[in-house]
Amino acid sequence: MATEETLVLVKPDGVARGMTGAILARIEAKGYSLVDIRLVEPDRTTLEQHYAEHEGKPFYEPLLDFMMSGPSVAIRLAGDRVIEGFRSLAGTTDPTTAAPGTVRGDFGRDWGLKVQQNLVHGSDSVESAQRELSIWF
Ligand code: DAT
Ligand code: MG
Repeated sequence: MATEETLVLVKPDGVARGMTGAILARIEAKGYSLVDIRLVEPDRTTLEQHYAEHEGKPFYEPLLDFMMSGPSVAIRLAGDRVIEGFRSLAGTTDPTTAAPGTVRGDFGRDWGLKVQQNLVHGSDSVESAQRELSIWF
């Protein structure tokens, strides 16, 4: 068994819309364990570290602005294969086309070319999870 930890963020749109509880309910129903959880209001430096892989892309600055638009909830989540398991729960990046049954597919849509408003972040690999958890916790 591959017991892992991953970083989940309920992004500012998810918190502002009152979806945190619904998202946590899905995480808990799936059987993953909350190791740590806290409300965060990241500064730009923190977000530059978190999204370093996207620096220079057209959506980078709007993404950072969006992530500074209100509080997020950071979660240290544990479980067997939780990294890919949470990514599966979250759904694909674009909430308009994310599959129904996923967080992004059920709760998200395009609010005017704002793909970044897709409710959640989840680490995409063991290396990303370790790197990102050290930024937020
Ligand atoms: P994911 O969050 O599914 O891992 P990603 O790492 O490729 O997606 O991108 C990070 C975030 O950046 C993503 O959640 C939303 C935003 N984003 C990605 N591609 C985008 C695009 N083409 N236009 C606007 N925002 C985008
Ligand atoms: Mg990503």
